[in-house]
Amino acid sequence: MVAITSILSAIAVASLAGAMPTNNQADAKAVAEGAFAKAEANTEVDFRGNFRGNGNNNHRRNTYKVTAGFDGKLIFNPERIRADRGDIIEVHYDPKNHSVAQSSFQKPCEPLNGQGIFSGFNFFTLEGESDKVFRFEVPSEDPLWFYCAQTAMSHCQMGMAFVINENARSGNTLDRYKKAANLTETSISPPLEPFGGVIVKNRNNHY
Ligand SMILES: *[C@@H]1O[C@H](CO)[C@@H](O)[C@H](O)[C@H]1NC(C)=O
Ligand SMILES: *[C@@H]1O[C@H](CO)[C@@H](O)[C@H](O)[C@H]1NC(C)=O
Ligand SMILES: [Cu+2]
Repeated sequence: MVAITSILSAIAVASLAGAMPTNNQADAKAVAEGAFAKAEANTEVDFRGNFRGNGNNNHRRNTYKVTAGFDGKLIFNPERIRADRGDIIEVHYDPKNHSVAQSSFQKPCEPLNGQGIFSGFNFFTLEGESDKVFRFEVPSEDPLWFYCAQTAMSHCQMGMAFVINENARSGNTLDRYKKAANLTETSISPPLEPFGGVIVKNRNNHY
């Protein structure tokens, strides 16, 4: 909407100045097109589940795989990831019924207020990896905290959590997050629809 508005106003400026030499009109059009291209480059996810420009084009995007329920345990693996803004996290699901939700450090096992990511419970499997994965883009290089919102068997309270870009010097460590999680009564799940990422077919790629 912003992009369209700026195109329209650039065109309006160009046509109001009726006496404007043609090359200035061309400039105005180029500016308008530039605005559009920029707006498009900021799009994070398209409908095929591909991630696009985030304004950080200086490095090749990496994809990091995290497994939920690895080896039949109530854990994510790995539990600590170092990632740049714009990198992709791909969550693979082992048995049985896990999810990934984002929380703050201060409030483990409960969702960020309408923000962050949630995969939903769409990956139930009794054996082997789910045929679907959840992909999301790392939005910043601040520490980001995640938990499994499954209340049956208290997954979060049992330590099913992981962190992206833990800053141990700040004192906000995964160990402290897990201790605080263990003291919560139960987990809060976002409404069951996923957000903040996309569910795509599990291609079982190696990264
Ligand atoms: C998985 O867990 C969620 C949340 O507890 C629940 O709503 C859903 O029915 C479960 N799915 C299956 C297949 O058991
Ligand atoms: C806290 O963790 C211990 C295992 O370390 C577990 O036995 C206990 O049930 C956990 N508390 C809750 C509320 O799940
Ligand atoms: Cu779980």
